[in-house]
Amino acid sequence: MLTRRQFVAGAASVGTGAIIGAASARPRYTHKLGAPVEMKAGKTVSVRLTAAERPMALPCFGGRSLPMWTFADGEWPPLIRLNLGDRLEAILENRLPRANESTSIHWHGIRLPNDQDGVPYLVQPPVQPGESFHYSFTPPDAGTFFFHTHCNTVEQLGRGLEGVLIIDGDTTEPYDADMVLLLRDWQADLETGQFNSFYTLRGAARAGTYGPLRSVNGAKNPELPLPASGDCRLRVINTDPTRVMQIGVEGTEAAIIAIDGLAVQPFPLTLWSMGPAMRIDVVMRAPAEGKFARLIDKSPPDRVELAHFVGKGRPRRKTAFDPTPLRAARIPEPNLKTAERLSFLFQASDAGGALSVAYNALGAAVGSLCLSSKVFWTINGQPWPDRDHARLPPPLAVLRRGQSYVFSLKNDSPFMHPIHIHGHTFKLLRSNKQSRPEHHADTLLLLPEEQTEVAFVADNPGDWMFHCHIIEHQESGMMGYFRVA
Ligand SMILES: [Cu+2]
Repeated sequence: MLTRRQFVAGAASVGTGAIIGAASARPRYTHKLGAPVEMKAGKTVSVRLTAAERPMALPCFGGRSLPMWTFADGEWPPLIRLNLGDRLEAILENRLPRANESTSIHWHGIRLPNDQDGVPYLVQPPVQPGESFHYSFTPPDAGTFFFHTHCNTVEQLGRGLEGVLIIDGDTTEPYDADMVLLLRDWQADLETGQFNSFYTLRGAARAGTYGPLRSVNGAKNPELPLPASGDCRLRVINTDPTRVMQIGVEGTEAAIIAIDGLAVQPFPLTLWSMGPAMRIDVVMRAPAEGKFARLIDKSPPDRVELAHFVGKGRPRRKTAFDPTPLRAARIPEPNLKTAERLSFLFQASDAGGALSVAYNALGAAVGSLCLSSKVFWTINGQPWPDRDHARLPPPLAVLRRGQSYVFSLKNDSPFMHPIHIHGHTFKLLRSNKQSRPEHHADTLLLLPEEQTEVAFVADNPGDWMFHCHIIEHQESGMMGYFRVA
């Protein structure tokens, strides 16, 4: 692990003009994180989210209208914006067009009371068609979050049932722009105007099924105007059900200022691996008037341009790039001396391992094999018993409220798994494969065969999901929960 101190000590002291082309030299930023803001009671924000089928022609659908499932008329993705301290009152109404298509909302990354967490059966009854559910909570952290359903997620999220949740109050100085960039694919067939199958056996047993249609805010490689030479905040959110991206910016300087919504000491964005549900907040120096910069995904084998930015208007800043940091988050600090240690092993089940090998050897011919089990993944040898949540297994662990824990997370498989914790946020301690600055995360990407240690205080009572956010993995077994009592 590289601490901030080591990082600064190792950084060459050079002007930003010398950085370009010097792979080993990194810019040195001078501003320190702002003091955390005291939360004061704010206003109440009321929203109504009606889950329904709404045929929409997003720009990336090339003129086709697809039978999307969304939360709001004429708007995708919906955006809920609060100030830190505000209370959210959200009525979810289920008007989905299929009998028994129950739903719920999980507020991803929000450290909220357990009964607001949106996991059916575990913490609330599933919301059946014609029914509604009232969510009410005050988010404790400012930053970039999102929400999505937690029922039949592979299809409901696949069709678009999601939204962005921004909690303001983390800035120390205003940025020159503040933009959401929601990245995801669509399992769309533009010939027929229908969605493809959201769940495939091959995808579930391997790296997941990638959608053929990439998008940023529903558009293919959109052109996004920004104030020329301004320091612009980009809230990059990967809500894809499957795809792991390697995000970078070309043509200008950029720094990561928050991970999974929570402030980090700014550090240069070179490439950052983003699995499903992961977020980064970036400050980017916008290009000069009429010039371009690019948001790219450099995952092998392709370099894909996701969006491009063009500078507009008079130049906003002339000084060297030295990004303004956010205010520090208020996450309880785990006590590593007294922490209890627990190990979690993420593995293929016997059926999943066999199927993955069979796909390697036989390719598509596997589809004709008779499968005795559709459980492909386990946590500590224990699979989630069904694709819905109705049959609850015992918890993976029972944690003592207020106690610090170190979790050892080991990926014993050749595929990546973004592991998501509900109701808490991890502090990353170390990894045997990746070197990253100190940060918190609610969704941590485990590379193949990676072993990571994370710590947190189990301060939020209740039953909390702990699962892979590649939804086909989640829905074929890689899901469990722990109890804080
Ligand atoms: Cu996974």
